[in-house]
Amino acid sequence: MNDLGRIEDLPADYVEEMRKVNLVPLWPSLRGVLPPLKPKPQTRATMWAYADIKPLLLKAGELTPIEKAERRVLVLANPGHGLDKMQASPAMYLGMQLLLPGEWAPSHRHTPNAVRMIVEGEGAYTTVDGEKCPMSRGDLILTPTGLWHEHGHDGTDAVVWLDVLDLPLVYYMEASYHINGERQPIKPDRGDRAYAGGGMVPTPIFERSHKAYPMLRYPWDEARSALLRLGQDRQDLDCIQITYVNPETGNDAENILGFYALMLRPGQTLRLPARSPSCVFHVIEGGADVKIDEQSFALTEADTCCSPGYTPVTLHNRHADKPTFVFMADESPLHRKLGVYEVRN
Ligand code: GTQ
Repeated sequence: MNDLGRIEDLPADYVEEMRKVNLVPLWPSLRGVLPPLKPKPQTRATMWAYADIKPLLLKAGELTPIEKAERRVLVLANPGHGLDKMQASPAMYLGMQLLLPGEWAPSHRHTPNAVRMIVEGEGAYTTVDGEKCPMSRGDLILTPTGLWHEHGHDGTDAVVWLDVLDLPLVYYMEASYHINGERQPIKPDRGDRAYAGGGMVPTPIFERSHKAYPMLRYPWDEARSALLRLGQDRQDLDCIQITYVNPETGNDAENILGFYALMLRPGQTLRLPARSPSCVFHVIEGGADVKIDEQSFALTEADTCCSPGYTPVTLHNRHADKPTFVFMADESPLHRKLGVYEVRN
């Protein structure tokens, strides 16, 4: 590979003359924007331990009333991007949100897509587009782009969930904004009930549902038993994983990020090939050692980590006597739409 000319090789007054009219030469930056053979990610393999997050989040509950926060969230920021960028990866934002009994996080809607993975506590709910979605550990609740959503809490314990948004991408696109709204009346017609059975959808009277997002809540009970059944049926299968999809179309549940649940058999080691998208791993039940390139993280329940793209990941179930369940989020739908999705073995 030949060395290209540097900016210092050019006469300073020539560079200045160009800059005055908003021009810059490409060649000093060409290898930076098109590095050889694979990208140079800013995203760093990073782990966030729930044991670190929880006390700081509960402290936020004491320090900042919900009215002063709207969303009481500690952001899981990737140091590779700089903490102030509030991003876990190029397209993923992660936040741990706390709602205390009786609190209400008011209705709004925004352009970024979000999901919530419930970490602990009972009695809270999110109302999405008028649909009340109860929150229980392991449930996945979608709040897709443009839909009104608000969080309420009728229970007695602190409730914590993990927010995953495509905010960094939508913000980079200069397309991020929100609108505040009124408390939503609750409507009947719950997607999590209508679509509760896999392979079964409500019979349309004239035509199939035209709702862009017919299912907004994916109960953990259903996902967990689907994984157990799949593992039982397919003893030959290494990667026991389900994808959260739109039950009417079979497409990814949201447009930009992909969401999955994975089961590691007792003692299992699972090698995932290097793929172009970044990926987030969050332990719902059990514990896993996650090896990302040369780094290893020991994840126990409610811990979260992320891997940069183009990096192989190995997951190992730390329990020899029980399965481990992992929630995953990645940028695959985006990469596929952009035509840049790659798997490298
Ligand atoms: O709960 O609506 O973590 O709007 C960031 C932005 C959560 C939410 C976040 C949000 C929300």
